[in-house]
Amino acid sequence: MGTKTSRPAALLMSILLLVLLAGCGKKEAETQDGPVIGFSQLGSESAWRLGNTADMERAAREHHFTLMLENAQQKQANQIAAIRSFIAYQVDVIVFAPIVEDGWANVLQEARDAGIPVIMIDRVINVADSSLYDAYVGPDHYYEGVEAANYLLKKADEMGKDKINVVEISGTEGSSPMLRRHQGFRERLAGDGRFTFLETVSGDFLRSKGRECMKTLLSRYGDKIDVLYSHNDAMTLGALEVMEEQGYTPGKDIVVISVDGEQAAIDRLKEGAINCVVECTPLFGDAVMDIAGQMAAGGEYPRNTHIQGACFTEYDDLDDLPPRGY
Ligand code: GZL
Repeated sequence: MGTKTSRPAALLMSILLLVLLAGCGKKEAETQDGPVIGFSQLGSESAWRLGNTADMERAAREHHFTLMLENAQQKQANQIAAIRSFIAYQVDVIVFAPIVEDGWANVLQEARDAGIPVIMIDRVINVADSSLYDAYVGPDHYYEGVEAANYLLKKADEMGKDKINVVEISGTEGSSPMLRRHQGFRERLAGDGRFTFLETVSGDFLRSKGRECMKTLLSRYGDKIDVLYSHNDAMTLGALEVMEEQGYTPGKDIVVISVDGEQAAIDRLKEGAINCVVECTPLFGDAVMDIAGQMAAGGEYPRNTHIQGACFTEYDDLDDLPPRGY
């Protein structure tokens, strides 16, 4: 029988082995698959988010990049820790989708001190020094709010009412889509005396909270509600469930305006349960990986890449709309 290794020695050997493997991983990754991309994804809260993650993984594979994906489960602290681990690992490029606008300056300064370029995707941040990130790829959330309002202005003319009560279910507090979809919507409707904004409640982009919010709004305002503006399809789908449970016909008793364009919402739009879906596609992985490849190779790349979406409404013929992919 071989000699037994003492416990401390075995522990030391396993730690050494782990360090060696980790080192090889990085070298191996560089030789095998081009640049190593550290990606901090904010969570898995909606079909939009799952679609975005899947598309980023697809694009990294097709670019032969190594993608280190960290899912923050909706916690900014987890995103900051993930970015610090990417710095320690010395990835070639850091990509992050910031859950909220504030609180990023310190960790982005650490990335800059480490000489690692940063691509911000999907949402934006509030920093005094915008050079703390090197490129942005994502939608224009303010414009999505304006598009939602443009639809409502057209619908209001058809409704022929001089008083239209609006309720709003908003996304994650302090996130750029929540702030800017609200702002764009309100500013576009400002000055039009027909609209009364009864209440805005936060649904955190979650279907379950969309249900809770709609229950609260119906208990407070009941059939006084003419219009629901919801910041994403997940919350809208939850709200529709509650409307139908309480005997309302969504799309008729209550005009429903949503944002994202996930398949389930487009299906309900075709049925007439939703009146307008402002598209915000999550499928921009190729644009991100093209920029990451340029960064790793020391090439040129655009600082801002805005992904433009469509606006699907009850007035459109959607029979030929291809599958949404999220
Ligand atoms: C929008 C994105 C939002 C989606 C939601 O760019 O940040 O987060 O609208 C998702 O579905 O949760």
